[in-house]
Amino acid sequence: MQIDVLRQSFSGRLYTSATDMEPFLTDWRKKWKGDALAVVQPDTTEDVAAIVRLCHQQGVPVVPQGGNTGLSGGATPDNSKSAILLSLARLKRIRSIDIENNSLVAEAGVILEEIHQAASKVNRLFPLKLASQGSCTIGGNLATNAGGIQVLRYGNTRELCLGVEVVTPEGEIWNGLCELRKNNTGYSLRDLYIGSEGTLGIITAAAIKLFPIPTTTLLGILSVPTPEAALHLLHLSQGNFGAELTAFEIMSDFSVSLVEKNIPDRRLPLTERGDWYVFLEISSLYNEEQVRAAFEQLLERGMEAELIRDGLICQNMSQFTKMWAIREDIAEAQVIEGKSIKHDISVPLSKIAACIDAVTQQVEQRYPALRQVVYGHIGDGNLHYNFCPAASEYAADFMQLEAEINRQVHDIVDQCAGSISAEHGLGVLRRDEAARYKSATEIKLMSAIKKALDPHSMMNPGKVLR
Ligand code: FAD
Ligand code: 2HG
Ligand code: ZN
Repeated sequence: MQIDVLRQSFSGRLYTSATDMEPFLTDWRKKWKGDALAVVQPDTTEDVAAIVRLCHQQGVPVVPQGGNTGLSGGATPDNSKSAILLSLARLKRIRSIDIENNSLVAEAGVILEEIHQAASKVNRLFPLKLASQGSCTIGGNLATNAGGIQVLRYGNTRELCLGVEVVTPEGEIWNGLCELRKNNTGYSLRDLYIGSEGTLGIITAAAIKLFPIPTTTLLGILSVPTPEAALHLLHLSQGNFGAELTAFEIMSDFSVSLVEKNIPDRRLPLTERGDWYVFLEISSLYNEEQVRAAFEQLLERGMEAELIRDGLICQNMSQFTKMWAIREDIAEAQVIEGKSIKHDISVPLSKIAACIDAVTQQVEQRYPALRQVVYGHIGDGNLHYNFCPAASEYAADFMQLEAEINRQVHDIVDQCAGSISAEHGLGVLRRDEAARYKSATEIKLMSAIKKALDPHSMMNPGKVLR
């Protein structure tokens, strides 16, 4: 492709030097490194369409990228230097907010945290909450169907989306920015693009749902003896609080200790350490006094039933924010610690304790030098089941175990009728493994969709499907 022709086809930025392109060509974990003909940062949907049309005419693949916080290698091109990396970072407008309809239309490059702020200014909540919210974009959230810590109450990104605007692989613009909550007029194209990881088209804008801001939000930090006890506590909490239970996260003591070791000013405030902790959040339209009293009653019942060993409810917003940071910093603390072998699994809640037992037995017995870093969204049956080497120094050959450990963990997950990617997507990391666990029929249907929408495989080739 002639770079001069590309430059003339749109307004916005274009980078071709290795130094300028470097930040776009490596992922957040620095696990993948690729190359590209150029990095383009268009300013408008029309610009995106013009670039994609040109790439279509010239047979140049396009790799879309938002905040580049993805954990499956989906936003990194391969190293053949044959693709254009299309960064949506400059599509940054919040186009409209309809307060009465509880909806907002944002362009793909708007940072998730900016959406939170825009919603809050009109006294509304956008409840997608991820540790990467200061960098990830709403386009990336939709493309990966991101989850996070409030899926339990509000659903994942798919459930928060009303409509999308998409540039097709031929460079046409589909305005699907419908702001309706009910619309049964044929196939849901919106839902095809959500979670497609840039392999079917480019999401340039989205209409999303807003919610009332709760009057009271309280966070309990609880030490629990086992994951099984955590699950009983989940059911007890749901029985007491119903939809007011907005987050229910678990983390092992070792996960917390990595944060305390690697991130300044982080300390779990419990007097006695346990093996597992639950972060339990209640959000309510009732006043704080009432909610706190009901929360304390729940904790008393939990202690009586020996589901909770120790615990506290955060006293104020400052403690609330500081405590959530412990949970949110686990991924970062792991990166600082060194390399890790990651899993993002989900199983039915009824099988989660057995799944943890089976993986612990199998992996710990075979690889005693590994440490489990287990944490995640247990309320959704979703665990980040990660491993790092026991030695404080990085063990040089540790990552060579990745494929065999993946296989062992994922075989157990499969036997539990679970999923090998609950929220991070397939990208390149899980593409081939997914093909092993999905039926031939499912892969055939997925391939047929890809072929129908992107017949020349120009959109993020090699991701999701081989
Ligand atoms: P990118 O990383 O840029 O891209 C991700 C994928 O989407 C790629 O395949 C890319 O090609 C495609 N894509 C991006 N934008 C578009 C677009 N506009 N149109 C079409 N395709 C596009 N994820 C969770 O689900 N839950 C979590 O709790 C969570 N926590 C995280 C914590 C940390 C510290 C980090 C670093 C990541 C975390 N993630 C989590 C993963 C990541 O933040 C999410 O996947 C996020 O949705 C990615 O958004 P992004 O804008 O960074 O997308
Ligand atoms: C989280 O829940 C993220 O913190 C990251 O999904 C998980 O890094 C991980 O393994
Ligand atoms: Zn997660």
